[in-house]
Amino acid sequence: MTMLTIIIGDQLSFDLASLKAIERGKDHVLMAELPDEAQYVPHHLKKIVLIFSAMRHFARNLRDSGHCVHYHCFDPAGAIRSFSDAVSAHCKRHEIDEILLTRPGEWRVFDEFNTLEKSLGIPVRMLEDDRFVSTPEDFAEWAGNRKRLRMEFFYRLMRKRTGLLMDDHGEPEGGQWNFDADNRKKWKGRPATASPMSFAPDEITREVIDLVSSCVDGFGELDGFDFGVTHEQARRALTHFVKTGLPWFGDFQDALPDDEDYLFHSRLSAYLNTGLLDPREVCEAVERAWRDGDVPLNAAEGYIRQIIGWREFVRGIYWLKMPDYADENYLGGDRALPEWYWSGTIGMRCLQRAIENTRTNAYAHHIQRLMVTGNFALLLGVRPREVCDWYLAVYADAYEWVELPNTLGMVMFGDGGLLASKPYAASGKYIQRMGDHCANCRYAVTERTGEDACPFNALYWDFLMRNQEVLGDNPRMRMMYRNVERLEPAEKGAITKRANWIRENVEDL
Ligand code: FAD
Ligand code: DLZ
Repeated sequence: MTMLTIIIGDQLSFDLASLKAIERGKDHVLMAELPDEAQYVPHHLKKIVLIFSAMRHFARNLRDSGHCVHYHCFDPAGAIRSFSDAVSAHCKRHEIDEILLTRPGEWRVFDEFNTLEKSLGIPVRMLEDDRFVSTPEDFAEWAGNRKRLRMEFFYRLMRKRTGLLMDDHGEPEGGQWNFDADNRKKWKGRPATASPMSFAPDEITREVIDLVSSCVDGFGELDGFDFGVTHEQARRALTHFVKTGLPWFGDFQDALPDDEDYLFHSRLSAYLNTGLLDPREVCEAVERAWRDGDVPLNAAEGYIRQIIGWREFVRGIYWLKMPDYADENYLGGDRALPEWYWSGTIGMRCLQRAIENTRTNAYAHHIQRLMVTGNFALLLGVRPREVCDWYLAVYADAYEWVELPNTLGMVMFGDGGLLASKPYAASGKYIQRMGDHCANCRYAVTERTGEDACPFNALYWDFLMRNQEVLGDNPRMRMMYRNVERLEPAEKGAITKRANWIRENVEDL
């Protein structure tokens, strides 16, 4: 009996469940660079290079360790376009008795493999992806009949389950579960920032760069590709971050400086999401740094919360609610995504910098994603599907299981508050408070309705007024709506007029 296991581009882990389940040297491992995967959204070119190069390095390591690896290189004009094509072609050439895989990260691929068994007539067995702390099944059990799901409570469960930052009595270290209140400082140029570790492309990566630049039509700039593409490099990036960025991660987690692309963020998401780093190993390194007295507790807790809290929580929501989740549109957004999200040609400084970071680095930190590009799309009233497709394409770490709940749920409030207790809507004042974009902007953040007024301002008030019927009763928005009530009718009229003008002229801001 011969088994075939297919390893997808975000399953590059040596202890992947399906790899552990096959017989080394006897069973087959299949990996394939596929046109359909490279084109289902216009991915950032750096993301494609990262995935293909990491896949090629991983395949080489598997071969060196005795696995029987079949690798299909990218062929944009060839007949093999999808996972189904690759598996079918392999099964025609070889006698395969069973297909084994680890649960794919995205619903559409999960669905594709579920239908493959029927068309191929060979059993397909799917194993749970145990690289996550929780499973879709136990998340569903936790969610039960709760109307609203809150990350904080799920996170506490994950802390108990992993024992991370727990004391000997089963209590959270420092006597608190969450130190978020300490993590909202504005960064004023000190301490000096720490860039993420950068890696020069080796021969394999250079080959992939040539391939991708010659035949893939994607987004962003390929020049300056500097991601690590092996487990060893990803581990070095982790060690570098723990030493240089983590000590300040908590304090400046929400800061929005004008001239820093990474600040104290780790840029580890792309490694975590491809399997080059294991989330437990990352959290253990962070906890160790705290126990050794090298980083403060608010930094270690803040970082671990992102991984065993947010990362696990959004994945739970994804599997709980897909496939219908992707079509939700609670606030009825019906406008097109402005073209400048792709081109970066926009006069508002905060948006221009966030999109420039995105185009150049296939990266933007969380506050840029949430409070700049995300906030603008929310206030403008863009169709959530278009916003989601943009986020899925442009970041090196973007996979639907993590992108969709963050975009549709957290940014667009498309699920009506399942994930977030209120929309993260904010005026220009928030952006001014958290950084120094506004000082470099051609728009005046202190003005609401004039010709030069920051567009975030009128859009923010207009958003509240337009959505009062659905959001007005939200207890967490009471203060915002009290401020709306205080506006004179003439001011409300001026806001609506300015917001309408912005919507009509959005491509020229
Ligand atoms: P750090 O700030 O150093 O954070 C540490 C780690 O925590 C990250 O590497 C990531 O693994 C995890 N993390 C932090 N916040 C979240 C979160 N909200 N959800 C899940 N994991 C989190 N993250 C992705 O990995 N892929 C995506 O496609 C993605 N899309 C997003 C879309 C939107 C609209 C928003 C608001 C957020 C999105 N995020 C996504 C979450 C977050 O912005 C990124 O994980 C983070 O910016 C990655 O950079 P970093 O590694 O420097 O993160
Ligand atoms: C994102 C991506 C890209 C661009 N290309 C491939 C590929 O050619 N082969 C592959 O196995 N995986 C690729 N991926 C990652 C998958 O799209 C991703 O793993 C699925 O969407 C499931 O999460």
